[in-house]
Amino acid sequence: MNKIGAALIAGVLSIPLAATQEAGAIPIIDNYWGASGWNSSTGTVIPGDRDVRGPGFIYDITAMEVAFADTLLEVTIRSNLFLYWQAGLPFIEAPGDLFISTDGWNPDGTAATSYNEDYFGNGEQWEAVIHLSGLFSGPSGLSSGGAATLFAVDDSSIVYGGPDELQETWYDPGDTEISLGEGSWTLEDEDQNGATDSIVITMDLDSLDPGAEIGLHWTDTGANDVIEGGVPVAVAPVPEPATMVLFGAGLAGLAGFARKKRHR
Ligand SMILES: [Ca+2]
Ligand SMILES: [Ca+2]
Ligand SMILES: [Ca+2]
Ligand SMILES: [Ca+2]
Repeated sequence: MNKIGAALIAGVLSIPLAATQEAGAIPIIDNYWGASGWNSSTGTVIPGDRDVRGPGFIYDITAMEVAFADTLLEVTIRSNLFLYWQAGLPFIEAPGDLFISTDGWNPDGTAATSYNEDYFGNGEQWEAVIHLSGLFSGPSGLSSGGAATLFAVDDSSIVYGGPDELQETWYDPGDTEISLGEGSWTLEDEDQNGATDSIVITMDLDSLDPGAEIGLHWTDTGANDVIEGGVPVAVAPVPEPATMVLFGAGLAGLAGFARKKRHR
């Protein structure tokens, strides 16, 4: 088999794997733990000792995928929580809101210690939040999608949760805070195996005028698992190797076509 044939077959074989991630999306793998509590006698946080607090088969977040089309942000968050929540079990914590830092992501600590002393009082400050509507309607009124609204963060509207309420979980804008943008959320079966596995949140960040990098923070309303990370803003999608091979084959085909035409 020649090199191009082998490359084409390799490209075709890689398509099923690539199809589970949006083209041009940047993955953030969940290696964030955060603090596990507060030591009131010393006034310091107690370092986290694990990723997930509640049942991992429900609450574990594995990753986030972040894609930009110009200023339009699309965030996909991967967790079985969405499957259990959609099933309407009353004791399941609801999905929280998506906090955004417009000046990058600077958590307390390092990846080597899983940022295990980070909490709301240190690390990144979240300048904006995407509030998801309809997530607290309860087992009788569950839906698989709804409206999302962008707000500038007023610290007094943040609702905290998890151990000693150390993490930003969701945002309660009340009736007076002004929307900076309207978007949407949907529950999805991104792996197409018949079960909900993700939430997809879209929002135009045009009004935020973010810098070169944005930071993201998400958890459920009980902060059973928290994911944080940073991504460069509106990077041009990098063509995948399979796309490059197909593109190259297309060019070769065009060249052949042009030659034939000329000689006719
Ligand atoms: Ca996790
Ligand atoms: Ca910030
Ligand atoms: Ca923090
Ligand atoms: Ca985590």
